[in-house]
Amino acid sequence: MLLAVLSWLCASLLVAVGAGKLPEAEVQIEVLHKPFLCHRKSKYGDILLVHHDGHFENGTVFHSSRNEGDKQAVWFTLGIREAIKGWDKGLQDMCSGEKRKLVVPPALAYGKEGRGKIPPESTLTFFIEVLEIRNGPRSHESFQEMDLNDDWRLSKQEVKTYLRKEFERHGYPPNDTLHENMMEDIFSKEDENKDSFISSREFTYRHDEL
Ligand SMILES: [Ca+2]
Ligand SMILES: [Ca+2]
Repeated sequence: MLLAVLSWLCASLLVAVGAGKLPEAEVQIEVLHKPFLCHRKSKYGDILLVHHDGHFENGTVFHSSRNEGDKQAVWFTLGIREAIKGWDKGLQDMCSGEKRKLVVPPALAYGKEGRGKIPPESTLTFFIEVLEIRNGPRSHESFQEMDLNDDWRLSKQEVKTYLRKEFERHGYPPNDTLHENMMEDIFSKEDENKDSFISSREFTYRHDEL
């Protein structure tokens, strides 16, 4: 669904550019490989193990996890601005084993300032392979921490409060709109019986172990 929306956005973006209007910043997503079997798809709050190559518009590589440093894939948490905004937007609904090409405009990357090797106003292209997707912290302890009134189920308000706390813990300013969206995303995927609560069973049940 999201992919459909994104590709629709990309199409309308081209139209907007053609018509000379200034388009909203969007990530251009191209799926290069999609595995035949996909038990779960990435969502906000998941931890993803990724290999990534970053290129400038002229094709020069500015980073490659396969060739630099310890050459290990890296873990990153989706949806909390741990990397650039373009990654949070462009790596949703991915399967483990999937490869994508993302073209990220400066507004969703390092902006007007640039950073380190990245000059100001750079459009960046990433080739990203997701090797593994894990749930974010799903321990009994974290459920109890989230369940503020101890009724063994999480209300929407409890989940939002938790997201706010997690943002603060990672040094990000609270963002009510984003928390609302993340909460809705979480409930749409986790609240299986649609009673507007996430039960302890729904919480601890790992969808990727089906
Ligand atoms: Ca509760
Ligand atoms: Ca439920």
